[in-house]
Amino acid sequence: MIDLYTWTTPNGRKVSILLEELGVPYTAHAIDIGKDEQMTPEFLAIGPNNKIPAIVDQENGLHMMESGAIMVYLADKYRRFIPDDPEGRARVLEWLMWQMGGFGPMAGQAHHFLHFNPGKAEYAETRFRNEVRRLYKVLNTRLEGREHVCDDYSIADMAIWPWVSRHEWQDIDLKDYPNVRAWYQRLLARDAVKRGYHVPRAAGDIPAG
Ligand SMILES: N[C@@H](CCC(=O)N[C@@H](CS)C(=O)NCC(=O)O)C(=O)O
Repeated sequence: MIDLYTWTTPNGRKVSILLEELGVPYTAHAIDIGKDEQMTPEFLAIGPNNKIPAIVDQENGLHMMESGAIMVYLADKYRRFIPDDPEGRARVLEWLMWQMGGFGPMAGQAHHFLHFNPGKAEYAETRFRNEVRRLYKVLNTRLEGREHVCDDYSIADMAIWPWVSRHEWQDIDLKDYPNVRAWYQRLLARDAVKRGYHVPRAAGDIPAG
């Protein structure tokens, strides 16, 4: 049994989507970051960086922060959504790192400056709008002629998708990135993705893309 400490945000949804895809038993615990619940000593004991998501694996007592590390752990544990062969595995990790190191952080900054605080910092708006557009272009190129980011559906897709689901906050029209749009909608058609989106609570309509 996995305990997942999470909120309705892209980084949280990466893990809830994976758990739904794995079909393993888990309990979701809501950590409302709008109420600073990630700052409590109880949460800190599990997630020492004050950020969701975090997990506890009740089978072995392991607790872990950082969505990318959690995804690799769960994929390895259940031997799904990450290839066994070194080349395939490295390729999935490459795109997972692309999300962790670039796409997620840049999109997150775009949310701050373009969605929550427009008109406050022209330089930041231009910087993050351009960087996010560049990253969508990279993803669009990668998805040319491909159904998934890597050869098979993997944790790389599940890590990137929740950030694309917030494209409106990033001033992105998916029609400008047709391969990304088609991929986004393919994943949206999956029941596990829809269920994972609404963890730890129902969060309104999922953008159709
Ligand atoms: N690198 C971390 C980032 C986690 C993160 O930024 N979580 C956000 C929600 S998406 C959070 O907990 N924010 C609360 C805060 O910044 O105080 C991961 O991928 O797990």
